[in-house]
Amino acid sequence: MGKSTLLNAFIERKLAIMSDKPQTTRNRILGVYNRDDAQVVFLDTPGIHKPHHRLGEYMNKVAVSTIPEVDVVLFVVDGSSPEPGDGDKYVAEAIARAGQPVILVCNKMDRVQREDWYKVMDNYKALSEPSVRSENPAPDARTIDWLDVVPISALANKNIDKLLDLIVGQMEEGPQYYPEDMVTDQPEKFVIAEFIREKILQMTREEIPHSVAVEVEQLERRDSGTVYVAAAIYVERDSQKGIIIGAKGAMLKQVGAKSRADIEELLGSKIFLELFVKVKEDWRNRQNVLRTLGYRDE
Ligand SMILES: Nc1nc2c(ncn2[C@@H]2O[C@H](COP(=O)(O)OP(=O)(O)OP(=O)(O)O)[C@@H](O)[C@H]2O)c(=O)[nH]1
Ligand SMILES: [Mg+2]
Repeated sequence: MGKSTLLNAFIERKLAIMSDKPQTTRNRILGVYNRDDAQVVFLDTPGIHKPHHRLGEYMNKVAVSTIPEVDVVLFVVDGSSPEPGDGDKYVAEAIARAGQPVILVCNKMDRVQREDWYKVMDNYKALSEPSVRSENPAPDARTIDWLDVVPISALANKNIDKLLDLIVGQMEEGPQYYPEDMVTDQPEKFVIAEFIREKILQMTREEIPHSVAVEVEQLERRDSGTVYVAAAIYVERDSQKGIIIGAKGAMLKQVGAKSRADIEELLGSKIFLELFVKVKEDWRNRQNVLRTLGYRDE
């Protein structure tokens, strides 16, 4: 859908990782945007989906519990699919239930011909109606009253300013929550682990992207100015370990090389990166492991 791509477009830097694999984002990612007249705190969440593991249940919980906490919900849909799917219906229902103000954001419009824009937007706008979301709507199901419907391209940075203006226009006067130089509340170690996980997601297929977790075990500034980073890549099976390492370590080396640029930009220094691959069987179903990897219920 492009939620994380949109967060990064708003705050004009890379914070949330992005990939074409579903369920890329696993935590709530907070990003702060500042301008002269406003500070906006954006919360990117996992996509709501049908869970197959405890990790998936945790991710859904994170997403659903975030809805009532915000002033405005941005419902990001993929305009390059002309019709809403079952997933969109399900999410729209969750949003309707929360009763929050909602802006419908039709993303990926760079992939849609101009003359089809209104049609696509109308198709998604129809999700406001309980009867469109479900064949048997609950008697108390609510209609969504869209604050606005905005076509954008998060990837091509199109119409992001207009969306920002709309959001700022919705906000009430209030205290500034974060200092101006603070971009996120995520620890550096978490962001670095995510950058590494992103490269693995982009380079692997099938069940591997979902079976991987990354934990930064050491982050040490050395006198030379270099930062030493040691990270563990967890997989669920020995066979997956082999794939991540690759022939003569080639895959792991590439993961490191590709992660380096993002990490160096984040830290503003050169890094020395060491990656280790470890097997933790069935970790996505193990509550204690999930907790140590940062997938914990607050
Ligand atoms: N063409 C096009 N692709 C986009 C756009 N925005 C995002 N994408 C692509 O869509 C894919 C998913 O983007 P993400 O930002 O990771 O999506 P997400 O909603 O955060 O996904 P999850 O975290 O898995 O729920 C990536 O391959 C992006 O490059 C867009 O405006 N246009
Ligand atoms: Mg995401």
